[in-house]
Amino acid sequence: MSEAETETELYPGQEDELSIEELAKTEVNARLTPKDKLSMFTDMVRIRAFEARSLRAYQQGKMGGFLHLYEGQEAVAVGTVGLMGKDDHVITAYRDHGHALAVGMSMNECMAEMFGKATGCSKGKGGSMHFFAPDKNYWGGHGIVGGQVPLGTGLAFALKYKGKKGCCLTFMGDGAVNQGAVHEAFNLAGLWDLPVVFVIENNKYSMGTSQARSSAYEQFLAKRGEGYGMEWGIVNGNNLYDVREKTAQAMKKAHEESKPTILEMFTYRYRGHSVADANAEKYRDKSEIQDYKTQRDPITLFREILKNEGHITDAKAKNIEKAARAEAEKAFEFADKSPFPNPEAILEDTYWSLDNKGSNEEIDELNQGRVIFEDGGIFDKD
Ligand SMILES: Cc1ncc(C[n+]2csc(CCOP(=O)(O)OP(=O)(O)O)c2C)c(N)n1
Ligand SMILES: [Mg+2]
Repeated sequence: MSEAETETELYPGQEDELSIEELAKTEVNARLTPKDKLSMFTDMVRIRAFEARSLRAYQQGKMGGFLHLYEGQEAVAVGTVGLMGKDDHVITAYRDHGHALAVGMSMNECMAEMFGKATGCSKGKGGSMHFFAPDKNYWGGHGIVGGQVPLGTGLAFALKYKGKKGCCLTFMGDGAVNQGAVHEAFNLAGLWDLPVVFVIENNKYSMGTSQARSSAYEQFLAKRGEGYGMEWGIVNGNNLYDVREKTAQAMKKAHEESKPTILEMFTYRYRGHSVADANAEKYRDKSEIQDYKTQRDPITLFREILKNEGHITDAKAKNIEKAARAEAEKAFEFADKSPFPNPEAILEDTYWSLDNKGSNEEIDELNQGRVIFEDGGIFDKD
């Protein structure tokens, strides 16, 4: 059996439990106004346009380092993040552009970040993998595979500790679920009943390694939650309505019962793992990529849903796409014109700068060997 055939069999979620019409009638989807729906469609289109422009900018030599694109996975970020309330938080891995735009970060600050410019969301010091917006409860952007999962679990712990009715949407890839730290976090989430929604974005590959070659599992990766007493579910990650419905249920469980859930969302990335993986057809058939693009694309699917519901026409959809491309082009120009950070800025926003806050000798003397927090608390390093 060829790998491609095995892969097709491994893709569950092809048969949704509910039809599109039924999903549209669930509470969380039924409450959407036509304006809300168009706004979510627009956000998915904006993410795709941003990614396309980012890739060209990379090829033009405007940025260095890594660039992991999100094209094909848009319904996951837009469908989940759109459900966040005041006390909900989100954290993800290095494939972080979609979540960033979905929480409301601007294309300008995101593009500038990748150019290493001072106007970037992380002041040009993070790059593509480290977008952050604490004011929007967006905690990044993490390069160590699975590294964000204990952090997201910690955010959920803090919410519970402070008695807040929120949760943390904690994203990871299908490859990350094999990391030890992820299982330690799953264990604590299950043990302490933490309000966390773990989302496995299963795009079938970890770099060039297929799920079949990297993971031991019976049927679903999310089923591993059973070992930790956690509820789990599978989601058609290409269908925005399904993403919203299942995420809303899990968030409700977190908010009302302080219980964790693992959701496995089946999705697909059209591009290589990163720009370094330009030949993404080496480990998967061209026909597989084509199949996802033509048969299961999340944007096309949602556009058809909106057409059937009478909220959009082809002409209107084209205008939205055109506007998104223009916005991405403007972001490119903004980033290109922005200044690089001053050399002195290298010591700002570091643990060192926190440790050495004093501006005169007396304070410097006091600070020796200690961390001084913003609220005046002092913590002896020893
Ligand atoms: C601890 C650690 N090991 C290995 C790597 C190298 N690495 C970067 S991405 C990646 C694949 C992860 O795949 P997956 O979790 O499925 O996420 P995806 O890229 O598909 O979104 C690997 C092995 C790393 N960054 N960190
Ligand atoms: Mg993956």
